[in-house]
Amino acid sequence: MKLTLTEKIIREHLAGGPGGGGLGGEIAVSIDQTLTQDATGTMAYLQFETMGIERVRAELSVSYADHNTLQEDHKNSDDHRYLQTAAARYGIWFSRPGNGICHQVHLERFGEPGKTLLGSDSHTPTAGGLGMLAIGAGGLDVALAMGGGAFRLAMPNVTGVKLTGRLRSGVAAKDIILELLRRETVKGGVGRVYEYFGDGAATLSVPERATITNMGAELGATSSLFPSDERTRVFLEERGRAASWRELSADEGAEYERVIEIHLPKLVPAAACPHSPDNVKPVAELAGLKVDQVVIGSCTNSSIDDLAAAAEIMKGRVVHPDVSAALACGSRATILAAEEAGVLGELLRAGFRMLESACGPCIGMGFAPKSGGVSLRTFNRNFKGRSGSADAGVYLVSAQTAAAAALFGVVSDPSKLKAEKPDTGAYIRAAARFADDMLIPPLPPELAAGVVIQRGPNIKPCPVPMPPDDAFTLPVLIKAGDNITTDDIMPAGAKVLPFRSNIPEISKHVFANLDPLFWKRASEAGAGLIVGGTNYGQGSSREHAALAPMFLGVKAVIAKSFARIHKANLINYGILPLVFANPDDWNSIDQGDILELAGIHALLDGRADGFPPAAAANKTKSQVYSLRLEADPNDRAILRAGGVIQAQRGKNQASFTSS
Ligand code: MIC
Ligand code: SF4
Repeated sequence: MKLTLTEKIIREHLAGGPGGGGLGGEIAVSIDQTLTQDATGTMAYLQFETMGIERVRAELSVSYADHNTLQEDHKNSDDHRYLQTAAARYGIWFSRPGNGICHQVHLERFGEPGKTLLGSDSHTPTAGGLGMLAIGAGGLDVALAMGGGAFRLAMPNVTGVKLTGRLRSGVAAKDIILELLRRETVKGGVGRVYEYFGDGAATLSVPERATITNMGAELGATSSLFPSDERTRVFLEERGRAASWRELSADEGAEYERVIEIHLPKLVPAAACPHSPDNVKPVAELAGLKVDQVVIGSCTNSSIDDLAAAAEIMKGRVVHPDVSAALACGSRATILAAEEAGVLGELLRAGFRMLESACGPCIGMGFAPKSGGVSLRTFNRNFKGRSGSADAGVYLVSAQTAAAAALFGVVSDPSKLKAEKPDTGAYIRAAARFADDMLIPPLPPELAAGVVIQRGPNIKPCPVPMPPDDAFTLPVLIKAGDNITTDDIMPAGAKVLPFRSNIPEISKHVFANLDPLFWKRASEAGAGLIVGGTNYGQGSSREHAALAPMFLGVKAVIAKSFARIHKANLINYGILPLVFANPDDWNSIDQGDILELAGIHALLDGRADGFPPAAAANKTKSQVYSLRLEADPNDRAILRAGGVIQAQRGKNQASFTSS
């Protein structure tokens, strides 16, 4: 049988599935590596601590400090100290603040072709640029994987993306993924892995591939994957990691669910316009639009290749007086290589403002645009308000398009500038010797056992939900539309992010940008429901978008469809993810309607797929809706127990009583 690369890696890691390990339906894969970052990591390690395991069981686990680096007061610094001491205690690598963004550092220092990686961040599939099956998940799922548990998921459909030819000068890998977003939309990838191949794929460097796999998250995809070839070997060798290389590709004639073809010479520079990554237009159509701000950075486009491309355009010139331009390099190793190459000096001379090597403006941690400003960013998300300025318009572009706008003060087509891409290999090699200096390796078990974990006053225990009642009659607390993001549900930014370790406090910000009265209404009601449209919960992996609503008493979300990670997080925290059997029923529900749902135990025990129509009743409108629970027996059992922590406890109890 001819296999896709995805199927090959899954087969090598299959830890369970229907028919004794066959593919199809629900599967479980063993996880070789895990990563966490500081905005999701504190909860993940608090969960891990409750499991009573002495040391992580994954082959390699890394804890990164990259999101919450503003340190306006003690909170972020306390979290970092907690993360560092927890890493030392449990046998985990710690990447110190300043060392870089988790995905970029992981690609450079730890990623390995053919391995599996589970990360508590939606852009974990960045490592797919190295031929690794990398998947984003909630912190709780990552904690379970650190404990040696397999990761359960629906066997994804594998879509082939055949790239042919070579990109023209001034057109970048970013323009490839923007083209795919234009075609597939932000929900096109739900339940899919995008697998790239073809002679065009072979022309792309690993950082270029990683830009594409990174933004596969914006398609809603489970993961994205490139073969591991000569380019991969060179990438690893330049960083002193040639031994991690292994050649890997799909079998000749492997069957894909469908194949999308992109002829690279035909592509033009593009931009995702406000406020969605799939609102893609050619740069030529936007040319002349006045630009206030430019940022080159984020886990999508902040490699040495990106900086070098921008420096070529800026060479000897200065940023336009009406533009404020900044750099947030993906890793400290990138900064050092850029310094060796003279690229950093070129950009600083041009007037770029140097931000630290961290997520920064991508997550609204500083460098917000002016009111109503136009900001061109090399990032992956441009949801309304995410930049920190509610009425700013963020355009997602390549480093080349960003640099051209910095130079001219208006959106400009970089393919007209004839800037050549320099070879940076020698500089990367020169900088590689310093690359591990800010990584703290795991302590040997005998020393680790004595480490005392330090907790700041802002770190509160993770609340645990109760098992659900058999029936409830509750108000609709909010009715939301299509493509609601986790940023809508649980905003990030400089004011809210410091509360990631304090659920009672962060829950005051649920839906704050969409509906500032939500928290008050939910607190007064004590419990309730959320109604949403299609692709509810798209975007990040932040489990806080489930955890905080659960803390406020949300028992079910009824939507037309769900994004993968958010649905898993809802289940993990005991919130029922229900879908309308007839999506038009969404139209008849209003905020404040009282809905009665009954027969929940039968549903969760697998005796029913949905509520009998009479039981899902809108008391306010005297209507009935048919709802479905799309969940496998495992997920139903988790929901029945009141979430995964309760389910685990139940299992431990059972094995305790039977032994
Ligand atoms: C994001 O890009 O939205 C984040 C911040 O990296 C999130 C994780 C988080 O909310 O902490 C993600 O992508 O999962
Ligand atoms: Fe950080 Fe932005 Fe990447 Fe999320 S998308 S990991 S916030 S750089």
